[in-house]
Amino acid sequence: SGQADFLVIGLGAMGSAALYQLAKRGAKVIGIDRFAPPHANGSSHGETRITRQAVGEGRDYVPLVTATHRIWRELEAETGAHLLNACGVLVMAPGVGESSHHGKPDFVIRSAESAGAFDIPHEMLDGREVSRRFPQFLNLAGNEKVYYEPGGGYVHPERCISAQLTRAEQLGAEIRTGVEVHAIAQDGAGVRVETSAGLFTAGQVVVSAGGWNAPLLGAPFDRLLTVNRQVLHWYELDDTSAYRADAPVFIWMHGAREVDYLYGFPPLPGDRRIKVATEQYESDTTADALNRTVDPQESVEMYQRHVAGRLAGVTPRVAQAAVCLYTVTPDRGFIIDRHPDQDRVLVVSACSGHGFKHSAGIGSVAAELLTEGRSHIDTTAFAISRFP
Ligand code: PYC
Repeated sequence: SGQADFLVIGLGAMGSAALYQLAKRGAKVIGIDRFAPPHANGSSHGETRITRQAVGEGRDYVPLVTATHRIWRELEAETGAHLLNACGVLVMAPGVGESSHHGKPDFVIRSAESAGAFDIPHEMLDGREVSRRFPQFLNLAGNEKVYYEPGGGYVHPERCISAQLTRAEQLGAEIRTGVEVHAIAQDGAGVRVETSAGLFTAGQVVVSAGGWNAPLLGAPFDRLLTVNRQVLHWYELDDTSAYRADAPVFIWMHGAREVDYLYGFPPLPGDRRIKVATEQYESDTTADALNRTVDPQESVEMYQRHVAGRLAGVTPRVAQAAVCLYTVTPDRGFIIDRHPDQDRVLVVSACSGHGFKHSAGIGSVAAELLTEGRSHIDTTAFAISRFP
């Protein structure tokens, strides 16, 4: 049990950020999680996450990622942890036809427009130029449409979460792990949260439980949120010579259908594995029912459909595989809003599989909303009321 000004439920990407930002503002805050974060049961694990500042999903996201990059650099200075590797990011689409990604058509063009609107350094390339500059990509047709952002790259999600939790504790936050939430109820005095470790009370609550949000919050979240199982694959490299120091992360739409796509990362320094994944939205599950075991055949199919013949030095030998969950809204955007029936409850996920790059900024938005009633970043685009 416990009592605080603010309680944060779920300490993954968004929750660890909210906890840190609330503690930084001097608030009395408790964070709880059903596991011991950073952990591999939700949406915030797997060594690396793409970051890019010209967000093709929409311009409303750009202030979030800009704030997030600033916070990663602050945290790096405070903790000595290396969080953000700005190795560059490529977004590649076929030269002809539609290239939709994360539910948004013309993703390469939209990324470029976003970059133009916010003065984000970038270049537009074609496949021929990509082959010349980045020899890890094989068999490009030459006419691909490509957005290149040299300041993008990847973050280390587990390290980002640990750094924020460590700093939050240093600033006075209390962290309680292994605590499962049973019920959240607002009354005249605040919010009562019944858990496996007793009753917690707080003036306001942040719910950042990702895949567990719908079962925790009920309507309308159970109607709006879908949990999709995703698989991350690491393949052994037998030759790393094509992956130079400036080898970028990539989002590669290699065919006409939205499923004809993979994204991936260069090998980590000193490593001889490459991490890649695709995404699926066809089959739903729940956070509790999620099959967290990867069948080896899944990695065989991933290799055959997306990897073979596209990346230099990659073998079909699977070094590792992991399951991660996406909590997806009907328009594949975010929810950052107060609960429609409980205005002391702020919901800061689902993030539909593209949230980590915005997470530290979302934490600062949450802290501002809770402590000041408004945030300096406009969150209108993430309101629940946009859904019928
Ligand atoms: O946000 O860039 C991204 C991304 C790609 C695949 C999953 N998320």
